[in-house]
Amino acid sequence: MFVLTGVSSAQTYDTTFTANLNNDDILDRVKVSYIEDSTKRGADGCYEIDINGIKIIDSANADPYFEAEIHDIDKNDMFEELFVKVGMNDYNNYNVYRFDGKRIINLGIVSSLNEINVFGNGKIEAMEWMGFWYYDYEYIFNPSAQNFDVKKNDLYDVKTYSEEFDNPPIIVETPFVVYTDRVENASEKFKTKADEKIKILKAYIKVSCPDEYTNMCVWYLIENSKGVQGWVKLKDFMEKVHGIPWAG
Ligand SMILES: [Ca+2]
Ligand SMILES: [Ca+2]
Repeated sequence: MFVLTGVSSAQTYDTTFTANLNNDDILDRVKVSYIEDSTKRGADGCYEIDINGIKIIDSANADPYFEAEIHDIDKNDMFEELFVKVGMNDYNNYNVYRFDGKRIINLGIVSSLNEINVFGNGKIEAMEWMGFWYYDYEYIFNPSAQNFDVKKNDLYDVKTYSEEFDNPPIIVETPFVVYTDRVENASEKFKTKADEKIKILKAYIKVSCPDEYTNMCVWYLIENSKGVQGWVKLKDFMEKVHGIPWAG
């Protein structure tokens, strides 16, 4: 992988470099430009991807402060791919493109907390940030559809992002009900007690949350001070405890 910083002057916001993107012994001239929308202020423009004079316009994630990277998604095919990266608060979005010699193909968007890992086996490892913990998941390249399938688990162990910093315990302020199962209308398993120390063990992320931010409906497996476990949605306990190491 190599990286080129895409910011040059106040007006142009472009980067030009050469790379062989289709294994044909001919270096390809790659130019990525951010084009400002003069009718708007801020990051509302688009990218122009120009490879050997063949151009496409893409408005997804358009931001003047981008970086261009070349990664090889699959070492067993003839292509190397262009990733245009925009990072905000350590969370990165990548627009991914392939050049087949005649066309530039938009392969879609890959997102991750921190940097992605591209192993060259068709899989890209990414991380999702959940406010106080993260999980790993994969983008799997689909060569026939020329896009990515996202592979996530339904259930993850909750390891807090900064657990090496010895976070304070999570303490109940206002008692809340914990349920036997992670379904609507599950029966009550126990009710936490004020000043009780609890642990957050697992999260079930395969949820929909029609009226709110999806993460609010994620089910968490909680363990009380007696070692009894049950499920509760984030929105039903997050403001009733203190000590969750929220960040970002
Ligand atoms: Ca080439
Ligand atoms: Ca390849």
